[in-house]
Parts: sequence; C-alpha cells; structure tokens
Amino acid sequence: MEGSVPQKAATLAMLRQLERKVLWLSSYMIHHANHEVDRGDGLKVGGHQASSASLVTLMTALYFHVLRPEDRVAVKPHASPVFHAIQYLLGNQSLDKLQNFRAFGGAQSYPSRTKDKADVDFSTGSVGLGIAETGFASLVQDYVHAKGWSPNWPKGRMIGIMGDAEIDEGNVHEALLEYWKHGLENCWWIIDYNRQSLDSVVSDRLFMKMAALFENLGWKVVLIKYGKLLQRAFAEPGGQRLKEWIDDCPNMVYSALVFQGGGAWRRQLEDDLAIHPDTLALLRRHDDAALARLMTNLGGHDLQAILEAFDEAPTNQPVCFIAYTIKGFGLPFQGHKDNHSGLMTKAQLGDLRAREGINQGEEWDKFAGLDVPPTEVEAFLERVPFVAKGTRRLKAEPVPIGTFPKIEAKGQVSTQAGFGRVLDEIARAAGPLADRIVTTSPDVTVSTNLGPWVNRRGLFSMASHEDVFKQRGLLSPQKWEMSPRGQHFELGIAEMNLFLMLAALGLSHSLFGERLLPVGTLYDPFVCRGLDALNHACYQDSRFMVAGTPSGISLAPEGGAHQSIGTPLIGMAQDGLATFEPAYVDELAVIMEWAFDYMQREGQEEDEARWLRDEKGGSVYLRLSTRPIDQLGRPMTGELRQQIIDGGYWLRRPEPGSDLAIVYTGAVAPEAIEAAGLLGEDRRGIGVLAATSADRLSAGWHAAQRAREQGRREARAHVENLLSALPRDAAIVTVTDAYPEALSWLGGVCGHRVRALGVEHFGQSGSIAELYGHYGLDVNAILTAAEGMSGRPVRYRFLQK
Ligand SMILES: Cc1ncc(C[n+]2csc(CCOP(=O)(O)OP(=O)(O)O)c2C)c(N)n1
Ligand SMILES: [Mg+2]
Repeated sequence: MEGSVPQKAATLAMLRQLERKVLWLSSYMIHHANHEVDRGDGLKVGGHQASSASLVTLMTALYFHVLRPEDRVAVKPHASPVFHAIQYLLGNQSLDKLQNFRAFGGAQSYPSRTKDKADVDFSTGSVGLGIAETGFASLVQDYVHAKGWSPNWPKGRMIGIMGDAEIDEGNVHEALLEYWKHGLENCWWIIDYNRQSLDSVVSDRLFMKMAALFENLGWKVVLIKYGKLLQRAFAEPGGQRLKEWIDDCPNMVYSALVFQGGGAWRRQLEDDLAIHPDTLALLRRHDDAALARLMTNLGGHDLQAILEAFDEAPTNQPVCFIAYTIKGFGLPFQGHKDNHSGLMTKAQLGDLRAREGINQGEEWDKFAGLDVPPTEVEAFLERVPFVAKGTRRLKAEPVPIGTFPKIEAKGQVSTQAGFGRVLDEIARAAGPLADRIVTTSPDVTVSTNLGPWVNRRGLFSMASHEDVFKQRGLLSPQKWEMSPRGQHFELGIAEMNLFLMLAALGLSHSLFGERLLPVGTLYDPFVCRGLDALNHACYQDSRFMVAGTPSGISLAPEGGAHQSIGTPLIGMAQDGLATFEPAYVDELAVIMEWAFDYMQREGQEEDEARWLRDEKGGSVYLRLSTRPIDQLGRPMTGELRQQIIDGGYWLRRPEPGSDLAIVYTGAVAPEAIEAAGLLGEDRRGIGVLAATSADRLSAGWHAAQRAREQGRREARAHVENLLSALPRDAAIVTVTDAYPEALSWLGGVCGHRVRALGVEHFGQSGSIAELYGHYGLDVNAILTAAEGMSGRPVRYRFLQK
C-alpha cells in the first residue's frame, strides 16, 4: 500500500466502509430478486449469496484500491452480485440493472462481456474457463507488446478470481502446463479458498498439493491465511497453541463452528485446549462475539492482510494467492456446508439491515449506514485508480484486407491443401493482413497445412531459439525458429487450450487496443474436445477463424476414431460462429477473404431479417478435407462469390419440369456431380446445388420466416430463392460426409421431399471408395436414393473405374 502512515490508515478505513456497503448491496440485490419482486411463478431465482459473500473483502480491496485500468479480470461466476454491486458504486452499472439482477434485461447471474453493460473483461460461468483464459490473455499481451504495438496502453496484470473447486477442472491444469512453456509472467490467480464447493467441502490436504504444483510450474504461491486479529493473538502467550489448533482443525469442524458461532467456539476450544492455561486465558479475554470474530478472522476477510499480500507480490512471475475465506462470511448461513444456494429470509435480511444501519427505503442508497459523510465516500470513489481512464473497452482500427492473393488451383487439390496455400500466399505477399494474422495449433501445425505459413512467419516466443536442425545443416522442410517476431503460437495437444488461446487472441482489439486476426487449426473430430471453450469464446464475441481438418470419413484410412460426423451440426448450432464447408479451393479462397473482414465487423444492427450477423460480424469455422478433388477452373464472378458466402449456389441449375435435385456439401462433390451426369442420361435438367454453408442457409431461412411473421412480407431467404427454382413436386437427394440432418432440413423450406444421405455410424479404416460405398455416400447410393424418391428405375449405374 502506497502513501504515508496516516494516508494508509485513511484508505483502510474507507475500504472497510466500502466492504460493508458491498456486502449489503450484493445481499440486498439477491434478496430483492427473490423476495421483493414477484416474477410470476413464485419460484426462488437464487443468487449465490454464500459464494458471493466469501469474496466481498478481496474484491473490495482489488477494485477500489489495487486494480489499474490496464488490469483485466475474470470474476468467479458466483461472485456476480459482488461484481455488480462494485460496478454500481463505481458508476459503471445502473440501479435498474441491479434491481433486475437475474431478470430479463437485468444484471446477469454470471458476469458477461456481451450481456452485461458493466465493465466485464472476461465472461465466466462454466467454471475453469474464465480463469484459464487470463493466462492466455497475458501471453497475447506479451505478443502485442513484443511487436511494438499498443504504445498507449501499458501492460497490465491478467487477474483471475476463482473458486477453489475450479481447480478440479482439467482444463485449468492443461492451461498451467501451457503457460509454463510460454513463460507466463503477468498473471494473478486469486483463489477464494472457502474450502467448499457446491455439494461438499474441499479436501485441504489435496489443496496443498495443488499449491506445490503451482510452485513447480513457476508460480509464486502466497497464502493469505490469517487476518491481523489472529496474527496478533498468535503472538500472545499461548497463541502458538491456538495456531496449531487452527492449522490441525479439519475443514468440516471449522465450518460447523463458524456456522454455530461464539458459544460453540468456546466449548470446543476449552475442551481441546484444557491443558494449556495460557491459551485458555487468551480465549477468556474474548467474549463470545469477540471470540467468533477472532476465530473467523481468516486472511481473505482481512483487508490489511490482503493489501499486504498484494503489495509484496513479485512482478516477474505469475502469482497464485490462496486466500482463506468463509463461504457466506458475515451472513447467517456462513460456514454451513449446504449454503451454496442459501437465501436469507426476510427476518434475516432485517437483522442485516439493522446491523448495517440502513433505513427502510434507503436500501439502494450508496452511502446510507456508513460511518463517514457521503461527500468523503464520493471523493474517494472518484479517485479510484481502476476507473481513472473511464471505459476500459478499447477499439482498434480495422486491418485492411488489401488485394487477396489469387489461388490458381488446378488438377486435384484438397481444401486442406488449399487452406495452406492461401495462408502461404498471404505470408508471401506480406502487408497489413499478413502482419496481423496469428496462427496457433494444438500440436497439429504441420499436419493441418500451416507449415508453409510457419516457414515464412516463424514461431512466436519471448525468447529467441535457433532451429537446431537448420543450424546443423540437416534437411527438413519445416523451419522451427522461435523469436518475438514469430507469428505462430505452438500449443500442446490440449484442444481446450486452443480455443482459450483463440478466445484471448480474438479479444485483443478490445483488451489491448490492437487487432489480431487469429487462425487456429485442429483435427475436426477434436472440436468436441475443446467444445466448451469454443462456446465460451463465442459467448464473449471473440473473433477468430478455426479450421477443423481433416474431417469426415473422407479421412479414410485413419479410421473411426479420427473421422468426425456431427461437427457440421455443432457449427450450425453455435451462436457467433459462421460455419462453412467448401468443396473447391476457389470457394475456400472467397470464404477466407470474406472471413478476415467478417471477423472485424462491429456493427450494431441486429436486423432479424438478415440474421446472418453480417453487420455484427463473428467468428468463422471452416470444415475442411484432405480428399483431393478435381478443381473446376471457372471464373469467379461477383454473383458466384456472394452466393458462396450466403451459403450455396446452383452448380447446375434445374430446368423447368425437372423432378430431382442433388444437394451436396464438401468433399463428396465429385459423387454428386457424377450421379447427376448419369441421371441426366434419361431425365431432364437435374439440378446440382452446392451448399457451401448449411449454417448460413438455415440462419437466413429462419430469419426470413421471422421477418414475414413480423409483417415484412417481402423478406426472402437465399435458400428460398435457390429452391424456388425446383418444381414443388420434385425430390431432393442431399449428400454430405457428416450426419445427414445437416442438410435434410432443406425439405422444409419449400416442401420438397428429401432423402438425406450421410454418415450415421462410427467410421472405420478403408479406402474412400470402400467407405463411401459402405456408408452410402457414393454415386450408386445417390442413384438408388433418386430411384427411391421418384419410383422410376435409373438406367445407368456407376461402374468403379
Ligand atoms: C463446468 C461447470 N460445471 C458445473 C457447474 C455448476 N457449479 C456452479 S458453482 C459450483 C461449485 C463451485 O465451487 P467453488 O468454485 O469452490 O465456488 P464457491 O461457490 O465455493 O465460491 C458448481 C459445481 C458450473 N458452473 N460449471
Ligand atoms: Mg469454494
């Protein structure tokens, strides 16, 4: 704590006042949501009062004194009421939002970057993710500064305030390993060590193993265990015995005594310490209330102990503060093992109101009940360093895409190879786009075709490392040089880390004022391994491009464990993520050019009729394949380009009177085209529709339906326009190397009958021909489906070449 002795004392006194106010406001917010407002169904809406209360002191110290504007914070989900109360006092949150906590349009149950208007840096909710993102954000901050960017925004601490049970989440451990490799520095994790989770009490012995793990991985571990009252008591005669008693006390017993209060403390301690007269005398110098205060004076509830710990923390390594706290501290259910969903009764709230000196009607008053005049509190709040620069959400100039490289794809090429070529060409052409792209991959850099990009742009590391193979003149197509100039983050296999890294990179414009264009790659089936982190990234409106490749059973010999089936449905259902599965490299190039722009859009318009997020922008998922297919060598017209982006185009337009169309997505294009050719021998004008994005087609369709329902009768979706070219009684055969429902919905658009071909069972090893034959994606399967739909036999069959 800076300043002279009287200044420090004054700050401490003011923080004590604010601590009381934050406890009151956060408690009242929850009470108001549950008791004062009739939400119509009589159900309790909850609010995590106990979880919140354990962090009142710590967060008061942080937000009103320790934090600087450049510090970025992930707040434990269940501390949302405390967070909002603090934001209200700092002028960042309106009373209306507070009064509507957990209600429609009100302050969110868990702090949200996108839903809350308050100053949220990282959304939290799914425990383990917000906290893990702080370390990745710190690495991104290093990256931005290593490039000499962000000159007007100093480096800050990336701070995670976490529950002790969050440590159980595997992704937290995965993140710790990754941080170590990248030399993490500016990161604080503050663990709310209330030794309780939702159901149960956290094992103390296990937790100390965790502390050792942190130290092993380069963190400084700081225990904030005892408050000043206890520290002073330990120094008195008999005090050491008391300390030993507390240190040895099982969590369960301690929690029960906290709940029971002064009388119970006295009985237990006098029994256990009966043969130590000094200690008994020490205890007897306290009345019951004072004894309870003393015995619950853990470090995490003692402002002075907290501020000292923060003050003394090293600045050149990550720090893990283990702050001992009591769940529900200061409230009637403090310490009770079942208090997770506890709510105060009206009578209990009345007691708290009386204790805090707040009159009826003054509940929302920022200053009521405090021991200092409002003007002094106001003056203090105005000087709080955290809000000195006003709003902390930064903006960055868009990166110009410039002339996008032309990719001449001839012969047989896969979309995965095309993806590598596009990035290689961007790297070769150089310029702002190339400079702002950052790539990353969980140990599949080379096998997802990022190799050429990395060869040109290098790996990122704060320290420089030469490529040993290159130094020794050993032949390798892959350069592996690391330096602060590099533009590729090499990650270990953990896919959660990939998405947490993408989330952090994709928020750089907002966190650090510098736009990055992150591109990640992973094997498509393992999207599921990182799925919650992907969802977390999108929920925060982070902006990135991710390529899932290779995908589907087209990865033939690799077998069922590596062949993705359901990922297109994930892409469709994931908000904030536009999903594409092109078949041809020219389509892919169009999509990537568009994507680098789309990732940067920040429009406000949320016109439901065009709910493709075209104004708002978002992230992009490319589902790619290793199957080389014959390229079409066609001119790329403006109209075709637009249709590829909108989700589909007629590769072959159906003729009037046609009774069949084949709709395909991705790598099965050759089968669709071949089948159409064979069917065309004896049928008129069969259509072939290329669906480049089932996701955008369906989003546009839903939007147009909604718009019409709202009176905009002229609204029409791209897919409606496309399918209106096909007579209503014609049939559609859809085919995709994925779960068939990715396309079967097309039948609902204009009422066509649909036979949807796809993969419904786990894949296996084999050749593409064998697997397409077995799973029913080959030409003959399409012909048979066509036959079934029209009731007419097909004349020509496909003979294996
Ligand atoms: C991934 C995930 N799983 C389960 C939950 C449900 N949940 C919410 S809080 C909680 C326990 C939290 O315990 P802790 O982190 O110790 O926080 P405390 O309430 O003790 O402060 C659980 C299991 C969740 N939010 N996220
Ligand atoms: Mg806990």
